[in-house]
Amino acid sequence: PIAIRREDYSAPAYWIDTVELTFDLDPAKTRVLNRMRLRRNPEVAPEPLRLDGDELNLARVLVDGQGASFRMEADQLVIDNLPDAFELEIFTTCCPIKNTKLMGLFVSEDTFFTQCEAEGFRRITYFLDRPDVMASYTVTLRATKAAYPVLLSNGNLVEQGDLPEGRHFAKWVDPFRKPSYLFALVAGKLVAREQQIKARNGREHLLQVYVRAGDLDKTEHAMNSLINSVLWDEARFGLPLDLDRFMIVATSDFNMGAMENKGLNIFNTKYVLANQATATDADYGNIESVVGHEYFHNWSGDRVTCRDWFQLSLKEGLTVFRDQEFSQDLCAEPSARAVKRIEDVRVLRTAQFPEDAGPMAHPVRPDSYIEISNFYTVTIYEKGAEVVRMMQTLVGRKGFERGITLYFERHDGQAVTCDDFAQAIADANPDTELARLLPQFKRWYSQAGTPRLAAHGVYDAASRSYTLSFVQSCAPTPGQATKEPFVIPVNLGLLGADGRELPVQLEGEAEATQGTRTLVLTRAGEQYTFVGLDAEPVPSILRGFSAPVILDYDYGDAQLLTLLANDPDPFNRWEAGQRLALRAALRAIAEPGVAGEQPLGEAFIDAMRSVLRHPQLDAAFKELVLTLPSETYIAEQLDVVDPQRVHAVREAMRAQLASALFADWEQAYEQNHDTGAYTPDPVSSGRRALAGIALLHLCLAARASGDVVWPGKTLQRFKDAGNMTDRFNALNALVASGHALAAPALARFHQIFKDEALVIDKWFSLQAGAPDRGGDILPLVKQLMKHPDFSIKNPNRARSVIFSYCSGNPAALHRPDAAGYVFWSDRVIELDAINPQVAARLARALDRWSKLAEPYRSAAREAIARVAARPDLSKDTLEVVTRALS
Ligand code: B3K
Ligand code: ZN
Repeated sequence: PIAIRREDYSAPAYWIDTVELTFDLDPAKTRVLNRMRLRRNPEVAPEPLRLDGDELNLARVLVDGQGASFRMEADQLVIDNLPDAFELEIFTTCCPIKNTKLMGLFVSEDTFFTQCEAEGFRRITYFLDRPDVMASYTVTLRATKAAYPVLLSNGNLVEQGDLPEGRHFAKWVDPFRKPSYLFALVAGKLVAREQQIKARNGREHLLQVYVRAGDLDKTEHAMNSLINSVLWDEARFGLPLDLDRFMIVATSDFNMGAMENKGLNIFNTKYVLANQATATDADYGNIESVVGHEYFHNWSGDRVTCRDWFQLSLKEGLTVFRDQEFSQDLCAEPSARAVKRIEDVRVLRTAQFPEDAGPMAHPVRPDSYIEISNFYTVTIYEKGAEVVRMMQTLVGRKGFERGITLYFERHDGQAVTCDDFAQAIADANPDTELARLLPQFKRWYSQAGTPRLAAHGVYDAASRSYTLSFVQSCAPTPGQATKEPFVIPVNLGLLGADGRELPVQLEGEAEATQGTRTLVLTRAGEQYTFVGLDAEPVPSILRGFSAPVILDYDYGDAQLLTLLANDPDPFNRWEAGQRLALRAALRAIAEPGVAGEQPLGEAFIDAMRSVLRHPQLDAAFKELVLTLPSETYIAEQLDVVDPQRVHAVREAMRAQLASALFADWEQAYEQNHDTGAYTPDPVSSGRRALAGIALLHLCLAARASGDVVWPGKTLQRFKDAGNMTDRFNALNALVASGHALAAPALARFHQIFKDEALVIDKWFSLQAGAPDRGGDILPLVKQLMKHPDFSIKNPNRARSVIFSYCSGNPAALHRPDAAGYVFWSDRVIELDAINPQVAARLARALDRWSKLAEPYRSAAREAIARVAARPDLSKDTLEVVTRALS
């Protein structure tokens, strides 16, 4: 397979102005008539027309109504000697029922769906399947009325009616030009929750959430999230809904979370369906963000789209930033905003930082790819969002909103680049650091890898000054041996030893300021001297995680305890606790023996007790502080990783917290377990989270002490719970503590929810992700794959078992006997034949193999090589394993 390179971009030789599609929908043989108006792009030297296709049966090609001569070159249909403007008619058929890749047109539970991003439209018809070709679409759907009563496509329904032989049709016109990846159709037996809304500007819209008949009672939250999204985008950025009708449709067979097709978003059921009996608080939160995310794409993605797929973060990084801001703005209390920020950073650091340090590392704007589907990554999405967030930090919230306004004014209806975006934000804010430093700032788009920022502080009593020096560096990544310095905005505050925030005054400044300052680092090394300080301050650096970097600062334990107890910045307050826990974990990993069994010191435990008992801190924040850094995050800090050792130490830390804080956990549970009538708001969900982690630790303590009271109470809670969050937390406490009551609880859980696919996914996932005790998880996973409810073809189900084990349970996967790796390679190979996108995701579970200690390292490499050696591997999987081995 050949690599596509960003620098090879050239404009298309033809434009497509209009597309008229007529579908005769049939699961085994769908007929697609495609009539297009094309014209030569006068700015490009004449070339034959090359249309992309994939797994299509071609029946007819007409140019201006006449049979035309054409040839096939690999998957492309090539036509020479075309006039400057012409009508092209292409008639093809395809087989949706056999489409297990879930790209293009496919069938799920007797309903037709499409997925076209990035390159799925070519599986529906021959086309210039690239995002810079934007056309006006008219779509006619025809199908048997009884089997497919609902016929949907993008835009407005302009006509519908009956046809002979029990068939009917619907005709849709999309008023906006769009690239092919935003095309969608849905046909099947569906019902909709509907809501008529009036936007702030007075325009009326019909909002619809389509699901299967039994699921209507689980659509209220998605609808509310959609209404909030419409109102928020208009209020915060002045971006109104531009359609009369906006539809969301849910399917249980979907490769990813959801898709922003113009006016017809298609969603994984996981991000639509929720009621209190079946969905957890986390599910409610995810639905809100994903509904928001897809809706916000209506502007950042659909109205202004990407010129080519290298610009993917133009829409994804920006839209993740927008959905993060949306979820934060919906929080009434500032502390809930901070909780959301901490959760987002946790994702970035546990998933994106390892990606940036591994074989798949790539810039936010990549330079080349073999399969674009492999580049829907945490780097494009989450790091891309951090880059946008840094722009907002540099120009301020209002300045950023001005920048967004200019971006959409300038580029509405166009397919543009990341440079265009950054330029618009800078141009709207000419007197800012961003405008001044723009070329250097854009290194965040071109250079891969996570920068390290080493900070060092020296206090000088004689001059009452404190000098902070910073040195930034960035390790090589594939294809980038050396890096230039980044622009790093560092939000900073200074605390006294007593924990009070100190005024900040830089040398040469006339007066001090109160609170957080933003330092903008631009050079490999630089220094800042703060004056007017009576004693050595405790620096609070990188508040709110103002840049996606690794901060190395040689804090003393006492300083971290001061920050943990006092920092007015909640992010750094949490971070101080994480640093202390990480420090203890790394020490215990390095020094096995007695110290390794009791990794936590008295001072840390006391600090955790103070947090747990703190009268003012809110429950959600407490839960975050009391959650230890994950095994993956701990492993990232090591040069050589023994996953068993990491697991043992983290489990020892949990056991220690469990017994040392037993009475405090009891109190936390008693004070927080009753949250009254269920609502998924931040305050009550925070209390449920704290009660949940308390219950877990009470069961872990019982494991050590032999206590039967708390496991018994936990089982009772599991049975009586009035909502899925409490029920699942109780079940998790029994499973994670390895208690004998876990088995009957799991059986009961399955019995209650056997008809709820999303809950059964949780049931599988909890077991496959449970703490490994003596190698018991792999045999269990193999057994789960034989369960009648298991199906590898359904991506959610495959993820719930195979990914929960391979990607979510390191100590169970990395076995000394290498059986976990053999299982992984078997599943990658099995999935690759069914669904390459899902297989290639799974293939990434061993990305970090080269960091492993022996015997894991050699065995993991061998397993990857085994996959790579398979003939007929998809280019998706081949790209991932080839990079892993290089
Ligand atoms: N844009 C889609 C992702 C498409 C993935 C294609 N492999 C969902 C989203 O980011 O909103
Ligand atoms: Zn997106």
